[in-house]
Amino acid sequence: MEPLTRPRQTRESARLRVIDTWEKIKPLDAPINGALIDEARRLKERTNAFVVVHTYQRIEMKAIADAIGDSFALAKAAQELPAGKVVIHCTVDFMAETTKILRPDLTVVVPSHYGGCGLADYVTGEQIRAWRSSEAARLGIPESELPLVLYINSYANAKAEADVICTSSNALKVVESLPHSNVLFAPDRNLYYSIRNRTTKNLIAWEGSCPIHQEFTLEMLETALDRVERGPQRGKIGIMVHPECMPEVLDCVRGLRYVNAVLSTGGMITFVRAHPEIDIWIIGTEIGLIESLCQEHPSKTFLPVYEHKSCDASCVCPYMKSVSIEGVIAVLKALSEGNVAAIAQHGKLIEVPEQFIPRARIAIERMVAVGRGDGPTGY
Ligand code: CIZ
Repeated sequence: MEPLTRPRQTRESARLRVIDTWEKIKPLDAPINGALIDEARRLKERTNAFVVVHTYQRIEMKAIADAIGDSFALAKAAQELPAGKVVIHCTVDFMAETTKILRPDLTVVVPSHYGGCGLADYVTGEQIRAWRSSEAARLGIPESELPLVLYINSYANAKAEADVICTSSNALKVVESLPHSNVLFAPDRNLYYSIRNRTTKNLIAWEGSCPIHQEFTLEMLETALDRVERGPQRGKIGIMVHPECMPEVLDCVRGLRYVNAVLSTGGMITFVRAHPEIDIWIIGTEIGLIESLCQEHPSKTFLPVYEHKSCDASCVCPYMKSVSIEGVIAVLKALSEGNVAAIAQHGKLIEVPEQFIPRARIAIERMVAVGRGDGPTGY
């Protein structure tokens, strides 16, 4: 569990932790191994495991998934999981915690010991309590009149302070669902920026950002566009970036003459399907999503906003990529042998302290009830 009291994280400390974690992951250019995929599937049959995989994961992980999706889809899937399953959560710790909060009856394991999140590290429950108190005093309103919309990229102790959770698929819709005129929004300042002009509410933002998406610069975007415009391939161009990108990148994309959108990963998948006329897509998010799009639409071209050069590139979330098929197999083997110590050796058994579950659960259930806001036209 994340410590409740610690100094505020800075962009630099978040960046350095990302670089440190890159050292620990399996190389991204390791070939896909069909034998490992078969072995994982066989072991899955022999156990009561249910494999959940995030859209940012490696292709080989998606090949063994029982459910694939972004945080919104995975939260919804958690509500419907059959009882008695052991959930192998091929995501990061905060997403696995979300499943455990919704389904404390299930055993949830992340097959990695490095499943952190540089964005979730920006805020704790204790910091939120102090923030709400000082902002309410500044506005001269009771704290009960100042709800908190908390991005799902946060830990359980912070979620227990939230009135409602949001994901990148529905941040605006969740904010608009509240009757209040003043709303706290944490921890992603860029996600706040992406919606702040689309609501009449007074949004008060926390200072946090994703250490991966914050590395995409305007210059990288311009270079990518230039490469495509001057390149040999002719065709219609589209561009999509994630709302965790920096404000100048979001503004630039929204101002382009090309088909464009600022979307969650699930929203990007839907947006590409809704625009069959586009031949070349430029995309600003983690490379795993781009790999999935290449697989689904082999006749189209998908280019990352950045130059992709394996693990030293800024397009890789090392926390997500710390999960490997070898790690999943090790956990499944331990599970099939009933060896709890070996499960804990190869993965992290997710525990959420009892005191956080009731409020965090209500906040997540409200988010799911609001629904997605990123249909085929973006938002
Ligand atoms: O919502 C998620 O799963 C994240 C972290 C990004 C996205 O847009 O899918």
